[in-house]
Amino acid sequence: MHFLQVFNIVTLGIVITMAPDSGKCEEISNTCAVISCGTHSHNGLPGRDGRDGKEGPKGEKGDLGLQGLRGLQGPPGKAGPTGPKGAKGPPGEKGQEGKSGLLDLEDLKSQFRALGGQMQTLQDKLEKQQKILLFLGGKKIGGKMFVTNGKEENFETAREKCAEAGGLLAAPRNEAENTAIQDLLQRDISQAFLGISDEHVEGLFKYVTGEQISYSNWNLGEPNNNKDDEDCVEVLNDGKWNDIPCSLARLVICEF
Ligand code: FUC
Ligand code: CA
Repeated sequence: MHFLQVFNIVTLGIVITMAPDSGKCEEISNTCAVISCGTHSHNGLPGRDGRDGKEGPKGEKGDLGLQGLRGLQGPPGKAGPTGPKGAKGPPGEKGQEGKSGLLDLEDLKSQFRALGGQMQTLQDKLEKQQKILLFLGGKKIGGKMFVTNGKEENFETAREKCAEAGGLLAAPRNEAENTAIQDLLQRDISQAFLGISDEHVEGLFKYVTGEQISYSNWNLGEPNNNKDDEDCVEVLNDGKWNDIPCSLARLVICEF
């Protein structure tokens, strides 16, 4: 027996032992590339390549891929909080030489003198105007000046005339003022309106400025609201007061 024959027999024994079913030669053809099945003992030609096996099981999950491309730029974000305060800047250049404190004081004194002069001028002019008013018949009492335009008007028109001139219809707050008004009455016009009425609440006399009267000098039996039509007040040439209809014409006396 040749050595090659012995090798083939040994090899065939190993293959038959390892094969699950030695009767099915096709199933072991992949393993037995140089052995042909059958009972022949001669060496055959090498067999054809076997068919592809079945698809294997799914492989394991691959490694993490490479990083993707950078995305497009997003919209601008919200403004951030205020930053910390910057460092103190360098000192500025030296300023011009200042004036001495003494010179400033002299300046102020000079300006005060100028203002004082202007105030004196205004005072002189005011006194001159007051002298003119007194010359024209005005009466000065306390801080008030009573003046008449010499005309007779109804209550509403009289009030308007005084307001237009920057004053009020005369309304005495005490006896001295009442006397000053009384002095403005004339021989031919001996009754004047006062800036007092009860046109809003009957019997409640108020100044045209809205306050309730604090002084009065009613004639005996007045105010009587005669014929239920007397809401305004006249002052007579003896200084006494009487309530009369507001529609009557009386001398206009204003206070400034
Ligand atoms: C008195 C006055 C009236 C009016 C009349 C003629 O009755 O009270 O206001 O003057 O006289
Ligand atoms: Ca009356």
